[in-house]
Amino acid sequence: MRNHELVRLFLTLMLGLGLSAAASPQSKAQKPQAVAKSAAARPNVIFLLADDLGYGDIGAFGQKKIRTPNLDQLAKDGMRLTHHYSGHNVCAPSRCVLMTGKHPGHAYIRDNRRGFRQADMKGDEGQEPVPAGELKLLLTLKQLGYTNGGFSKWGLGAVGSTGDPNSQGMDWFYGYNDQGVAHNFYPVSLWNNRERVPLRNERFSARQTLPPGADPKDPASYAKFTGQDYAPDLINDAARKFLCENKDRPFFLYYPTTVPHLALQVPEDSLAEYNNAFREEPYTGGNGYLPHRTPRAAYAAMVTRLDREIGKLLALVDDFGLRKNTIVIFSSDNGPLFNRHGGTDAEFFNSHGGLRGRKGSYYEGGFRVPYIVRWTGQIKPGSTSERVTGFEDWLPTILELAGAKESTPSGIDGISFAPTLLGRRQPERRFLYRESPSYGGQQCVRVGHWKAIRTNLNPDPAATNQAPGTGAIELYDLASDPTESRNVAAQHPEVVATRDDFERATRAREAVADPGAGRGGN
Ligand SMILES: [Ca+2]
Repeated sequence: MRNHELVRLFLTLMLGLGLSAAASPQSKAQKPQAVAKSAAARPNVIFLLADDLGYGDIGAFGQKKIRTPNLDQLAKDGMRLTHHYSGHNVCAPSRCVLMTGKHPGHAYIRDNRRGFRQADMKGDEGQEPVPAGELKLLLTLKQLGYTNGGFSKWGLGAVGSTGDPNSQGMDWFYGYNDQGVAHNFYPVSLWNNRERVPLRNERFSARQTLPPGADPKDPASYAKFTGQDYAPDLINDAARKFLCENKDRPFFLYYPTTVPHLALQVPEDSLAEYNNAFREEPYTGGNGYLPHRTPRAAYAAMVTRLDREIGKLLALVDDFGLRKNTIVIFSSDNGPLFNRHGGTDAEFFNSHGGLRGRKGSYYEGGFRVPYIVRWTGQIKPGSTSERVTGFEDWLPTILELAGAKESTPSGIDGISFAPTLLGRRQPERRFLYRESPSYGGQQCVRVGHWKAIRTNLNPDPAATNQAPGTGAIELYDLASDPTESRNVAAQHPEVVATRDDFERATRAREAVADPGAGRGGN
């Protein structure tokens, strides 16, 4: 493809996609659902989804300071996808892409938004709910005879709303419904389906600073930021119970942990594993969330504890002899935090793996995420793929791996990469598209090794991580410039838009801008 043709494709995609409800090129006619009689033969699927974990945060993707032995072994036993993109650069819309197979220009949830109320909603939690029947990944698997379990963080609608997990195909959900509540790892309660389960924790805000006069070097100064019940431990217990109860029938175990999202909170036994491991400056809470005496050790310990909990789940798979009949997937919902927010230090850990951009950005570090898939006997151990893939692809991929390709819903954007996983050749995807109304408003598209991005479509003076830019198209060649350091748009004068292009761009900008949107803090 010649350069001017490529640029024209970028313009067409960026101005025309996601801004209408037009069917995607991958749309296909709805086919009858597969009959459930073959359900017993279908593989189990365990989907492990970390929260704000960067491309470089685990050993299998280059991490040197944080120990992740179980995930590293998972990579040795399966395939790493090194050009895999989360659904979005913040939490809720990323999960919506995963669950619907639609890219962020088509998916229902476009941003992290709270304050929604519907008549039957329980409690005071109110993230924007998806409409009834929206989460086709869960609903289709259920039709195919799967038992679905979700353990940890939902974020797609409160209990009693249309986005209630039990109304969207989840047979058992245990954990946080609302992302805002999930900022505290010692909450006063969790949800067990539609019932609140009280925990042995005192209520306290996950956003406070060390009180005046408190000694930042004294562990006692931080004692009030803990409790008795550490939510991730209870959630792992529930997930393992689910696995035990469903070992004899096909299950989908969705494990969207809140780790290592802020606040920095981790039990002492895990913190002790990183005692004196790093040079530390106490974090007193001035840059958001909760203080911590040893913030670097806390972050590392949270990730290592997650790795340990994943190890427990995978050990159960082996104990039950299910390894060959269980597909295990690991990834993250968006990139690592910026500006040492909440005491994190992405630069110290190289959490971004050297990529430009952090959470909230569509430069690579904001949404290119680690990806591992293990299916023993089917996927070549220790293999790697550079195929461009994204969260929207998982719905058709899982269905194809489950032998139910004909059940793939119509109107999705995802492209199955089951052939790639199984060692077969498949054509390169035409493009991968993302957009977001927050962090200044952004669009990007990847076509082969080319990446085009526009930032500052909806400037927000209050945003803390707004990418610089004028709304003009920047162009990067990821093959020669993986850190997006050389904008080569100027070398391609075709990018200079005609008057018509400007007018169309203005409409695109209005469509991307969304005055009701938050700034994506979850
Ligand atoms: Ca996240």
